[in-house]
Amino acid sequence: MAEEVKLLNTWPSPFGLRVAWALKLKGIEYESIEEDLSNKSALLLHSNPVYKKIPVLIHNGKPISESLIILEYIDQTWTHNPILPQLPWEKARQRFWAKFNDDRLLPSIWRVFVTQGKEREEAMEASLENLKFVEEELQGKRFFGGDKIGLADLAFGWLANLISVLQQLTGLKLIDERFPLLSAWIQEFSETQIIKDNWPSHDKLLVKYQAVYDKFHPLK
Ligand SMILES: N[C@@H](CCC(=O)N[C@@H](CS)C(=O)NCC(=O)O)C(=O)O
Repeated sequence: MAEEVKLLNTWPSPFGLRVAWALKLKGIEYESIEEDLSNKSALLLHSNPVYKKIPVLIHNGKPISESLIILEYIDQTWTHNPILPQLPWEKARQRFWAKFNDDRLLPSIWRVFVTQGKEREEAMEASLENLKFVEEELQGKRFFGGDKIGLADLAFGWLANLISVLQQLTGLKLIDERFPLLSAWIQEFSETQIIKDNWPSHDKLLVKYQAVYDKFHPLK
C-alpha cells in the first residue's frame, strides 16, 4: 500500500520544523499542509481535538500530535537513519534534553522576547542559566546525539535559526562567546545539508517575528 503522509504545520513553527527535518532526514515523502492558526481548519480540529495545535502528522489517515511524540513515531515507523540511539541510557538522555528544551529553555527565551523591564531581566537570567546546562551537555560532542543529529538536536534546532532573529529584534545577546560549544553546534547544525535546505530564510523569519514582537510591544 502506498504510504500517505501529511503534515499539518505552519512554516515559522519551531515545533513543526523539527518534524519536517526528521521526515527529510529519513527521506520520507510527505504533503505539507499550511494551517492558518487564526482560522484553524476542520482537519486540524478533528486531528488534534485536545490541544488544537500544529504540528500534526497524519500517517495513512491516523493523526499523531505533539512534536516530540511525532519524532518518536517517525523513528519507530521508518527505522533507517535512526534519530534515537539503541542504548536505553543514551535514549533517555536524548529525551531528557528534548524535554528540557520544551519545558525550560524555549519558554525562558520566549519570555525574553515578549516581556520588558524587570520581567525581561528575570527571563534573561533564567535563559542564561538554561543555556549553561546545554553548553555543559555538549562537552566532547559534535552533536547532542554524538557524531550525528539525533532527537535532542532536532528539538534544539530552532535555536540555530531563530535565535539570531530574536536577538536582532530585542537587541539582546544570548548566545555569544560565553557559549563556545553551543556556538560551534549552531554552526555545525546549520551547515548540515538537510537542515540548510529545509528552513525558512532569516529575512522571512525576521518579517514574521517582527509582527509578533510588535504585538507584544506596541508603540505607546
Ligand atoms: N507541545 C506542542 C507545542 C506546539 C505548539 O505550541 N504549536 C503552536 C504553533 S508554534 C500552535 O499550534 N498554536 C496554536 C494555538 O495555541 O492555538 C508540540 O510540541 O507539538
